Amino acid sequence: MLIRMARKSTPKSSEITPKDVYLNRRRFIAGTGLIAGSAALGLNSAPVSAAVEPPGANPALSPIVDGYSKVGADDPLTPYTDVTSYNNFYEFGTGKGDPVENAGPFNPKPWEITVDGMCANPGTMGLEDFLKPHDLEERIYRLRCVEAWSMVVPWVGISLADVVKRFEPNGSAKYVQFETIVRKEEMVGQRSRRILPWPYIEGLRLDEAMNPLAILAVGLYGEELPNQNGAPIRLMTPWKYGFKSIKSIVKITFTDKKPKNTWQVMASNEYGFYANVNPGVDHPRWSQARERRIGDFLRRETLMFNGYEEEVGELYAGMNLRKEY
Ligand SMILES: Nc1nc2c(c(=O)[nH]1)N[C@H]1C(S)=C(S)[C@@H](COP(=O)(O)O)O[C@H]1N2
Ligand SMILES: [Mo]
Repeated sequence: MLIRMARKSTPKSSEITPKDVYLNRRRFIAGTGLIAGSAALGLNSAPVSAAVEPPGANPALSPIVDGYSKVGADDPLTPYTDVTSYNNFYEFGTGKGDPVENAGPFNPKPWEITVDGMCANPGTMGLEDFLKPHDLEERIYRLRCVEAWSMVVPWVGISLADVVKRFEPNGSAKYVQFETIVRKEEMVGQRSRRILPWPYIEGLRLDEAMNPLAILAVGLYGEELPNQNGAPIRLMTPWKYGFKSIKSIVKITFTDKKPKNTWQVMASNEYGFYANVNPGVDHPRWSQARERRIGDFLRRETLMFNGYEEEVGELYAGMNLRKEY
């Protein structure tokens, strides 16, 4: 009886989100000639923080020039409402519903990003100038949280490799470090240092950052990123656990020192630097062999590198992935 009820209240996401309708919409936009580079981004829309806006309500991200989906037929899009109301963003609280509830007052406009460290072209610039040279692309990726739940999200973003090339890291740079904004007035979670040490920090090896799968996302479902999903710009590395995909980035630093990412600092026996999705290496407190796809009833097997082994496996050739987790 209870199981029947649970089934009823958790229908398959494919029944809720008509993926084809969404993709057809994108094709429709392509056909109308609205696809014209990334020029119009972020200039004409209010911040989106509500969980219930219908997909496609915001035209600001229409000019998508390219894009591809690295998901399978068994990966229907997670409904917009779930993507934007079931979140991890400890700056707004530790509950899954806290970000959507508390992120309303956060104002990501205007936004500045600083690029510094071991590179030829450091500087601080507004988000528009940061994005201007880059093409927006749509990327549909699986997102696998270290807590063993997952989603499928249609991101809009720019190639991180292109960003790295543009700022020209020098020969000594080995890593790129990312930092989230600190804004206690608007981010209630940051008023307590017992939640996490702020700012939230993440990092990638430079060759990981150069992998074509890595993007800086500025939107999802064809809209600007809602605050709770990391407005106005966040990392997305789909072969790694979700905590690597740092939100609301204000600083990008090229360095020769391996960044001390926040969750590694919090619990180094549980979270490492690489955080590659690996069903064969369990979290000390739970198995990583399976995951719950949001909207699904039954759990599914977790795939090595979250199913992106073909694209990223080479980056880790010869490494002991049990030790370098
Ligand atoms: N700054 C910051 N970035 C963050 C987090 C966070 O708490 N703070 N949570 C991470 C975790 S654990 C996950 S699973 C993803 C969740 O992204 P989503 O809420 O957009 O699905 O964001 C990641 N990025
Ligand atoms: Mo996560």
